[in-house]
Amino acid sequence: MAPPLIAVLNGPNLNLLGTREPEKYGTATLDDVEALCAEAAEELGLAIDFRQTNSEGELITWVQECRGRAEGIVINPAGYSHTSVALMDALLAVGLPVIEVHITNIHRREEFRHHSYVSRAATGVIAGLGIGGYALALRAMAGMLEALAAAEDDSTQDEDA
Ligand code: DHK
Repeated sequence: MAPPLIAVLNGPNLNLLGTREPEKYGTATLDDVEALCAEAAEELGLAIDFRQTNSEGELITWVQECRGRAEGIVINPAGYSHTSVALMDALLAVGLPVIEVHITNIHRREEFRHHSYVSRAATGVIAGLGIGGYALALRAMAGMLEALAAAEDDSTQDEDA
């Protein structure tokens, strides 16, 4: 059986990781983040589709395309976390498990970063643990998918009984 596919989606300015405010975001690049995710996914028996865009519309289209294609979404919506009702709506519409990741602890930063629309659509949120948060998100996603599969098996057995 093919490994479950998890979309790992990254929003605006994350293409600048490594040079962008390194005192906050660290010195690892987005390629490093992708390599970290690929390593974690391999270990967890997941497949990933890792992407970044600076465009809100493209991010929303990618979320919509996850329906019927991916088993879950790990997303760092970056600045759109704090502004995008449309992104939140897309995540709610696809009805997949969602883990929101922030490299920094948004709650220790400016007031306007404390609220995330995306959190309303997220199963869980990881913030402030650096790029390691992505690997933690994939680990949590693998656990959630296992629990969902076990629950489905149970309900199938109940129906058969
Ligand atoms: C990344 C961004 O680009 C910011 O706009 C968010 C998030 C925080 C992060 O910590 O990964 O406020």
